[in-house]
Amino acid sequence: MPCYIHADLDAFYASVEQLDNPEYRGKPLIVGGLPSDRRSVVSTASYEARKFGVHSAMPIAQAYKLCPNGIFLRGRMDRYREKSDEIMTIFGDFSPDVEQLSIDEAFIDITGTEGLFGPPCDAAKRLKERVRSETGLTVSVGIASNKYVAKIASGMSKPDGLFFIAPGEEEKFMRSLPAGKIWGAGEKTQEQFKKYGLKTCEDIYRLSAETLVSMFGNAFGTFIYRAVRGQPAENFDRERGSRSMSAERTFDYDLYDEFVIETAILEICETLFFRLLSGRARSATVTIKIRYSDFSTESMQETVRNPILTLNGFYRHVLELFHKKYQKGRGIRLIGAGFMNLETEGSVQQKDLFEQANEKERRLEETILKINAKYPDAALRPSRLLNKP
Ligand code: TTP
Ligand code: MG
Repeated sequence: MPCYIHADLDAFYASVEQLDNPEYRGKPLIVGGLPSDRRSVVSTASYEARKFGVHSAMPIAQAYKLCPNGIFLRGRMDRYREKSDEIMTIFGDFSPDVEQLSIDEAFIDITGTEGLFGPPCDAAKRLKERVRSETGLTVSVGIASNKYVAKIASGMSKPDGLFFIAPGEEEKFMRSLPAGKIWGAGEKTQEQFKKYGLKTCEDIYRLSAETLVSMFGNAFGTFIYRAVRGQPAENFDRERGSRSMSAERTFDYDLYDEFVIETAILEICETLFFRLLSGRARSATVTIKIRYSDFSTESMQETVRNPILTLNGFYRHVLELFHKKYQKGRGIRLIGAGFMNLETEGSVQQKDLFEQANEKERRLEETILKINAKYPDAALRPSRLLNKP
């Protein structure tokens, strides 16, 4: 039986600030901007600030009205990325298969690790304890036989929780939830739920697949039909053995400048490529994701003829995809990139000519990436990284 942990840090940026500045602990804290920063939005708020109704993506000005005595900070992305790396490294000790979803969140495939860590709940407790003692932060976890249910379970357990959905209980769990808990249903869908009088997952459960398709269209109708049954949705649980790896960044401000955007893409590519090398894996399918300032999100994937063996090659393909998809002039909130259909070393075919030709470049990059991982301040860059596809 497959088993996944979904792990998500609690109030991540705010918790890092409270960790580094003990005087902020136990107080309402808002990261994203100072009260005078007119155009900023809230990145996150400590649980103390959430009591006042402050939440992510809310304008700072509104947060200030709700919580005038709160501590407002602009945030320190480098520090959050540093803590994120520490956490992801711990996750990596529990499974070779970690799918990072965002800066503070990942799926960890712990299928078949009982011999090492004991039953799933014991593994999850150990993971929580290691994160707490080694990074000083709390993480909430959900455990289930598929990623979708694990993700919802971790959200229900917050903060500092652990929620285990036993195999066979997925449907019962989903049917007990309000419709608002369906992950993947944005604001517009929630409005449609209301329009049709669908308040709970049980209300949705009672409708046939055909009815749901007629209400929400083919893709989404099928998706929620499966979601309320706690069945792995295709988007979230790809076939076992067909693995993927991705990373994304949410920005504190909307990005418009192409140079800044491309630099952010390069940073994401570096992180991912290092993880690809560390996992001794390779892939020929590149994915990108762009979220605009209005939160509309687009993604795209492309399979290239040969596996990607160099950071330069990866960056080039990601940039190419990005420029195909990007609607020039629109502000960007989030950028993501990834690999799909990963092959691991055992499954990798005999070295091909292409790989041999790239071997020198690959080794050089491998060395640079390793040095950078060990000494972040060195910030070495391969000199031949192309700026344009
Ligand atoms: P989340 O995991 O969504 O939120 P969180 O960790 O602050 O709180 P919790 O998980 O306990 O509900 O996002 C992780 C970090 O990403 C968050 O600390 C700040 C950043 N972020 C933004 O910058 N903008 C956003 O709109 C969101 C949702 C998150
Ligand atoms: Mg979080």
